[in-house]
Amino acid sequence: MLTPPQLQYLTERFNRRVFDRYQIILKIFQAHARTKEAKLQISLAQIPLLRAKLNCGIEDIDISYEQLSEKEARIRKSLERIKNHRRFIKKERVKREIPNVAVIGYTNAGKTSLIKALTRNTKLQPENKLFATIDVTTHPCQLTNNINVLLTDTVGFISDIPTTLVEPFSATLEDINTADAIIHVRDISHPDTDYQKLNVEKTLLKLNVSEKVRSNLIEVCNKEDLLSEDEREKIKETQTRILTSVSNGNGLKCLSNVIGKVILKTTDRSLKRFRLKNGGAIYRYLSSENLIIDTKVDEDNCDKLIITTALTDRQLSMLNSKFRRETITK
Ligand SMILES: Nc1nc2c(ncn2[C@@H]2O[C@H](COP(=O)(O)OP(=O)(O)OP(=O)(O)O)[C@@H](O)[C@H]2O)c(=O)[nH]1
Ligand SMILES: [Mg+2]
Repeated sequence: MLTPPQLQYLTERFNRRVFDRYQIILKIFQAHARTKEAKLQISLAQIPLLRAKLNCGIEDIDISYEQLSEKEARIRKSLERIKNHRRFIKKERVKREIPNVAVIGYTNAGKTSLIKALTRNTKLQPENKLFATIDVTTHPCQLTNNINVLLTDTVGFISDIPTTLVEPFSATLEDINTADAIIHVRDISHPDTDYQKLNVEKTLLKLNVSEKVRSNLIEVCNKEDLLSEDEREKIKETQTRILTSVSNGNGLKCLSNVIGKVILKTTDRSLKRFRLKNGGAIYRYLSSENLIIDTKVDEDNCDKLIITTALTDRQLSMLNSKFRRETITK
């Protein structure tokens, strides 16, 4: 980040407009921002630049200290309102107990592409450019084990992200801290992939993401299609490190399974099987609440169904209190 006098000096020296890294990032953000929240966040991130100019006596801006402070207060207030709305929606979501998975990672790693592939949402637009995603969005997804989750697409990380830029975006990144699991998408073919991974981990610490959330992290080594045979063999897959390619679909099924397993663990859900009357009250209740993840006809009695559910303790006791226990045969 250059100081205003440094920028002024370089501009005169080169006879060209000069931008430092911070301004370049802001300019890209500005070009990609769509929602009101993203635009407000960018305006907030511009305040330190304007203040530095005022401090250095650079006279190419027509705003006073007081006006700048008023502007900052206004932006913060509007952002707070949006944040509260986001929290309200989140509360509703928690009430309905849909697990949330935050998809994070370096810019251009393939986060949006991965969400598009897992949700089959054709409206999502992955792009080959830095900071393609500026707005945090959430997308419903049914995993291979039929568990329903919400996948949250986040703003891409970059090395040495200035703190003044982290702060305006921290509200959107709050979603990470409340997530039931995190998917860290990496571009494994990138020459700096290890450095990028370290950076993402450092940023998670900077954002005060709790140890509990960080320990539920699934590492996705994406773009494996761009690796040579030798390079691919060197990458050790583990239960929480999966090699994928969104381009050719490799590893996606396995990833979906792993997400399902992590979610069962982190949300204290357990798989339970019931034998229920086809079309009966319990069956109707479970399907209307979207709680059934597998249905099979009972081979011994074709009036009955074998239902698999993934219920939290609360959902289970709710079910038991709603219906007489004896009607539910495990
Ligand atoms: N070869 C290859 N390209 C991929 C793969 N996955 C994504 N891409 C490409 O990588 C580029 C970036 O993808 P995005 O999904 O927009 O990346 P992102 O992580 O969402 O990036 P930001 O929104 O900027 O943070 C796009 O051109 C994708 O088509 C993959 O598995 N293999
Ligand atoms: Mg994206």
